[in-house]
Amino acid sequence: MVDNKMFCFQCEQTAACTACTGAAGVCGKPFDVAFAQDELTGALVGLSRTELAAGKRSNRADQLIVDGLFTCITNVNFDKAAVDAITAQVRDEKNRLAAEAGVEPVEDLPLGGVWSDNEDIRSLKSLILFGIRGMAAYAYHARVLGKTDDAVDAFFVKALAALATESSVDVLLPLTLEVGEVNLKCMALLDSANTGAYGTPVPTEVPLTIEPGPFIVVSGHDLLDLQMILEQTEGTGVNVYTHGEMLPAHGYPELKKYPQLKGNFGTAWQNQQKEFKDIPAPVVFTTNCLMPPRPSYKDRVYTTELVAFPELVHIDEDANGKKDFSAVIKQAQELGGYTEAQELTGINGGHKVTTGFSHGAVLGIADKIIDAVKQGAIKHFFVVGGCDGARPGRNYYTEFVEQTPADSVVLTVACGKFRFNDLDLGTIGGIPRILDVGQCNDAYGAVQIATALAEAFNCGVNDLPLSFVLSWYEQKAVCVLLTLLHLGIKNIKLGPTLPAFVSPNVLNILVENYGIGPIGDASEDLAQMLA
Ligand code: SF4
Ligand code: SF3
Repeated sequence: MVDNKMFCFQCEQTAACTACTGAAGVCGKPFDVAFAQDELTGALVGLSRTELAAGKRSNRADQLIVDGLFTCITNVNFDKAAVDAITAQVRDEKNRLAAEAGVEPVEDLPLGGVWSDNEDIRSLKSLILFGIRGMAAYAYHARVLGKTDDAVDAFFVKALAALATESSVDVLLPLTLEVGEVNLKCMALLDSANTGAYGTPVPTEVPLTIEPGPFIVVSGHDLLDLQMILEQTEGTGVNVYTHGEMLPAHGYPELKKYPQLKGNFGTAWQNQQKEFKDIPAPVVFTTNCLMPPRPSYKDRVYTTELVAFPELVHIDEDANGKKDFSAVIKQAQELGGYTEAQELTGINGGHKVTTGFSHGAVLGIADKIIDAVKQGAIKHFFVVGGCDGARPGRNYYTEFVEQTPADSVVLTVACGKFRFNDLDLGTIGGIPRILDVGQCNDAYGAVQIATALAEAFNCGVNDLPLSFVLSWYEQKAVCVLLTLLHLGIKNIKLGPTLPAFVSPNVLNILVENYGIGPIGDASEDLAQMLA
């Protein structure tokens, strides 16, 4: 590794399917931000090791670890100053904790050592680090709603410390699966935070048409931010549209009650530079996936939470955790929105999508589903979930879903669904053939549904007529995948490419133990799953 060149291979679009090593990553992350993120990660390791040496943690450190890990997820933070500010706070807290406990603060870890380690050790450490980065995003969203889990926070410390202290496959391999185990707890925590605050999602039809008049587009995963925007837009004449992973918000009773929450704007995250180009409205990014905004709409993009991009307005919370979105609302009113309704469509030409088939909603009609299986009306379930991205091979997921037989049901989570969620695949006995379970963290819900089906049929999940077809892009997909492996789910198809950070030996372990394999041809894969 050359000193003045970045090294990052944490996402699916990494350069040449190997690593981003130039002046900037494919995602637009400049090398100095990549360095700053490596430094922040090294500081988190130093803090974690100091906590272990001190024999105690602090709430401040727990929060900084979650913030620091989440900040390094792809398409979250492009602002070196913002990353450096967290690093400084991490070091301060490390020194404070060390002084309080009367121990020496442990040095930060230079991350370059991890990236240049033997490829199997590097691979396992990458799976652990990227997995906990993804998990931290879920812990963050739960935390802002007042929910934490000590086991989750303690695990971040253990896993971060292990990046410096462990170097054997025998230790790192089980730790990798433990990321999946703890992430299940973390997704359950977020599920209870979201449903506790906003109710159990209910099936909801979401229009893709944009009504005349001023509006705001809200992107990302954070429901609390959306709630604040909905509260503050009440009575202002400003409508609100979801974008990307915010789509499932429409299913939550305490969010859908706002009449100005009108529909969903646009398609998948990677189309934002095209779709936001002429938009007469502001856009708020609450999490990934933010792409570097084009000059044509840069003055209309706002960030909040850990999302940051130089020169964009960042909306911070006050001492009470409240955020003031009045500047966004004012700009929406000034821009005025469209004068006539815009009949936008999904990528397949559909005018509406549905969401809200949470585990609560699906288990509510479990009897109907079980009867349909017993009568042979439903013969197979597919979980087609995960991230979207720009790679052409991702058409596979559209082709796959289009070709699923009429007696099958597709459960979906995360933003990859924009490839097919506007398709009208009809219903089976009133049950839609595409069930949108929610955001990527709602993979928890998909697991609950699969487990309930297995219980109803008195078998294991792997014995069900159920196949997993996953797409990955960023690090949340890594922790979700590790959760599925921890649960013993076999024969997952993964694409569009396999992670660059999985070494041939580690891949062999995954293939031998779990039968995981790359996606191939949609119809051939489908035939194999139905055989
Ligand atoms: Fe490259 Fe992905 Fe890292 Fe961005 S996040 S620098 S695209 S590997
Ligand atoms: Fe999507 Fe960016 Fe991963 Fe929550 S929003 S799934 S890619």
